[in-house]
Amino acid sequence: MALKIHEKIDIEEILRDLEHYRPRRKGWTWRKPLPPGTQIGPFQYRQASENLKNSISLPAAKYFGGIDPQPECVITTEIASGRFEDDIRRMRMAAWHGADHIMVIRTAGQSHYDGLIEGTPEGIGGVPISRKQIRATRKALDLIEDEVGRPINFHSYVSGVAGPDIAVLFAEEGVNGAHQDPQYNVLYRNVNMVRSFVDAAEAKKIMASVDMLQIDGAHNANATAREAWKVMPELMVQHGINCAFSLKAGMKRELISLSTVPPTAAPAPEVYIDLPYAVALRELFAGFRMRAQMNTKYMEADPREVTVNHTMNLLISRLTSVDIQSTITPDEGRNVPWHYNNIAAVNTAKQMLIGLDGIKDMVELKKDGILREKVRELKERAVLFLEEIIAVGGYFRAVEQGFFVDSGYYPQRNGDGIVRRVDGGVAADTVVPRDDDYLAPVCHHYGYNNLPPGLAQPCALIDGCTLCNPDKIAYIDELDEEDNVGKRLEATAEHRQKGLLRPEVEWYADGIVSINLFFPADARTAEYAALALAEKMGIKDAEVINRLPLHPAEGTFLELKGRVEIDIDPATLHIPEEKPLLSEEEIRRAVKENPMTVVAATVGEDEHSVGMREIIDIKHGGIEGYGIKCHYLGTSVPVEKVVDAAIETAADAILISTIITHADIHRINMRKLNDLCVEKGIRDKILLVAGGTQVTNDIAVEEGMDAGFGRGTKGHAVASFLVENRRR
Ligand code: Z98
Repeated sequence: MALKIHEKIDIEEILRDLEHYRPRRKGWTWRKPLPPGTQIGPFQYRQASENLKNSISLPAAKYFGGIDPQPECVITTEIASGRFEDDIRRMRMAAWHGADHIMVIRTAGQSHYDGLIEGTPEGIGGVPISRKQIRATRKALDLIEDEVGRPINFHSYVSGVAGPDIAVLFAEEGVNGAHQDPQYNVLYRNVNMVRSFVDAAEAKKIMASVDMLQIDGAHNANATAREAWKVMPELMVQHGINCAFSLKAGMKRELISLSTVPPTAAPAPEVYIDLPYAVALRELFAGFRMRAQMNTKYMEADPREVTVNHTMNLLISRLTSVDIQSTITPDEGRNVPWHYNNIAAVNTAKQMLIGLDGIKDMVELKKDGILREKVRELKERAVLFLEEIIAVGGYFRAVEQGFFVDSGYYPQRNGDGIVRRVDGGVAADTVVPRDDDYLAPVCHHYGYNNLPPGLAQPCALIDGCTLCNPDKIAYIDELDEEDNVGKRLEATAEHRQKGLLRPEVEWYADGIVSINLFFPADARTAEYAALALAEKMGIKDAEVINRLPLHPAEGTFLELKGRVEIDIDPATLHIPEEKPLLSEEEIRRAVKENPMTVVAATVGEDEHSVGMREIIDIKHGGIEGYGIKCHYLGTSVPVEKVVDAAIETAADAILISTIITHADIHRINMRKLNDLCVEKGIRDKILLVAGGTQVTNDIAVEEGMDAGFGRGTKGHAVASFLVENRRR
């Protein structure tokens, strides 16, 4: 089974025979860097990795031969729709734009399940991680990576009271990376601390056995603390605890990734605070990997603001270093997980990372002064924090005393830290010492195991464990007869078969649209006006998701989200044929080899010059720019004068424009131009082109022109037509 570029991914096909699907690879994959100085299109790159086989490049790439250089670091996208079958489509789009790390958020509350979930139930804010869902996703990603020509890392979370079970599941199913940090469970999921650390040892050992990459959870302190920039020393301590613990559990240093996050956002003096922090981290944790998470703490509803903040974060990534660059949708702050915004965030990362290619060859961080002082100060605060933990009797005691997520800038404490008790929390008292004769006949098990001597491997006792012999995995298809992918696909089957189109943001044909609005009113009035407008437009479930006052009285910009129940049948659409254009290079070459002259004018009694000037002027991408010699005769020019000028200059083409038209004057002018050229015996030697707001190609051809160009035409299209048709 292979994907076809012009066909949608077939979810039913992905689900077929899933029981027997096996991951074709396990473990994490880094991008393959290209040697510094590698030429891609017209440029040399210093921090690029191998190109993709199929991709969509940044919009400006069209000026550079369509290149799509890929930065050397992995780019993440986080997907959280709650339906894996819709996530898969978004993953394919993200991969085409340059994401090779697909992170799937888990459904709310899964961390409190003490075992695995099965089947394909719908999730809230993420997918219930089950064997079927991740197997189907991995299978789809295997196809997607073939399509784009680069391995894709699949990632989710090993947390909660079923952490080790999830780790085994991930190891079995070829999940390539996971968040794992026992401190996350303790602080944010109130899982008992003893249980959480014991589970983490087991989970980490299993993750290590298949070379999964691990991301820690320190960044959550930044996202949670009231004054997030003050927890920088604590973040380092959290990184330190998880890194040390992970090494002890058998993980390789190069697969342990710190979840770093620039802690502030403008209007804070962002770089002044975030840069020393980034430098200190990279120095303290040399040899570990850096996953640069974008700041999510200060995300509000405005995608522009979030994108600029992300851009600032990316500058820090490039000035320091980054192995994995995270991206979150720029509308996460308002909980609208738009397909488009995942892609927008991936493109922001790609654009910045490639745009800043090689910056450190030119710009150096200072080796003295305030940067160094701040770096040293941060490290000192972190070391003192760690020493105090030891002084009070260790990590568990420190958590009991509320050391973590306190909004004081250590050694200051504000007394608002998270307090957990060593004998409290979910699954307290569930850890028991192993007996002397404890025996678990499974591979990659942490700690004491009373295995008989001389075994080739622990699971030899049971003819192989599921990690060694995947045929032993018990595959459960579905448990819930109603809440499953089959039912969901059934509900949309007819719609899909008929090929009907309904707008969507995350789920197939969910009907969600967003509208940008400006009302000349204060924010509150504008909001209610927007809701009233939505009602009149027939938009259901309307909600204002972004409100930006531009002035207290003059007006407010709003984004409104709502739902429509309108289907468009593509079979009923009249889609005019699209003529492919010659490339700009081809046109330039052709004109250079064989010079071209045109005569141009606004004809009749029309004083509008702007349309024609847009087509001619080099400044606006007009045909002059391709080397075409243009004699512009001005406005209100009689057709006779245009033809005479064409004869005088031996022009290859005449371009006439009519903007204002009444009584079909545009048609009359075209016909007249054609007739006059016939009369003067030049019609078969000259191309006649008409343009204007009322002109279409069909109308122009009907009136004897060779082509007509309407509203929105660019010089490129006209130049392409002229060169191609002169050739013909
Ligand atoms: C991120 N956007 O980091 P539940 N373990 C760790 C975590 O950081 C997280 C989870 C588990 C962020 C997402 N992180 C926030 C160390 C979450 C999630 O139990 O499914 O909530 O675990 O990519």
